Amino acid sequence: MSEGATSSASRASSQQAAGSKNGGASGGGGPNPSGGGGAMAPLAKYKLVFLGDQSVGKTSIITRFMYDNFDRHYQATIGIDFLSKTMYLEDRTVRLQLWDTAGQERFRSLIPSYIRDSSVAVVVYDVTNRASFLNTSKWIEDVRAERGNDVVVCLVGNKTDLGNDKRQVTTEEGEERSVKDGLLFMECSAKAGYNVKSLFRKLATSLPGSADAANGGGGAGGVGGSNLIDIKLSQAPANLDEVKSCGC
Ligand SMILES: Nc1nc2c(ncn2[C@@H]2O[C@H](COP(=O)(O)OP(=O)(O)OP(=O)(O)O)[C@@H](O)[C@H]2O)c(=O)[nH]1
Ligand SMILES: [Mg+2]
Repeated sequence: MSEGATSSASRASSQQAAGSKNGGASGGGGPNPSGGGGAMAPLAKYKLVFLGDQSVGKTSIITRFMYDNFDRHYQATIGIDFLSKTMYLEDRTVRLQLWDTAGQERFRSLIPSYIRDSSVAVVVYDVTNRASFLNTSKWIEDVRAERGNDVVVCLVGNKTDLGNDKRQVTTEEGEERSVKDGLLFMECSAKAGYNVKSLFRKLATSLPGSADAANGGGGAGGVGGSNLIDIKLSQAPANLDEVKSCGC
């Protein structure tokens, strides 16, 4: 049994990325590294767009997932960043195309076209910033306006490491909101590495075409259907508290 465990990443400027946009999930060329006598399997590509107010931690979550590191110095995203990661799963290979949008208001007009092309929208707020939680309504409205219900939306409360005294949004509020609006939900900390892998595992199992999605695990309609996805990343979670705190 393969525990497909490698990943690769690339980064492009927003301009390069904009030039390479195409549909939400699509087949593409690429060898299947899990063997099988050299058979070529189509490489399913999925676009995930990260949305949310300025400084909630979108880039940090992606950086933790891609490179397993964290930068405490804030560098605002300018426009849109594009990163991609190939994940070799139990039974298939998927390429995740991650669109990291800027939370600053001045870039707002760029975002709808990226939402339109995505099969997953990850709406992030900062659990220590109530306004960022309230503003998720606005981001979710934008997603619904572009994609209706044909999209998986995941609400993510970041910065749990800052502790309960700094918290302005309880876990229950996040959960209630997600149940009411039919969203996936996860709290995480990009800084501590808490629940970041679990978040991407949850997203992967909700992708159109995965068994969980076909069984109603995600918001977007299933395309095709396949066996259960089991993601195991190669990078060791150095000194992270991922294991003790997995919420999924
Ligand atoms: N304590 C703590 N700080 C975090 C966490 N995630 C991000 N930060 C910090 O919050 C600040 C903003 O993080 P970014 O990832 O740049 O936020 P962003 O949402 O990408 O911001 P924009 O690109 O402006 O939209 C940085 O100083 C990060 O170091 C976290 O989980 N815990
Ligand atoms: Mg950013």
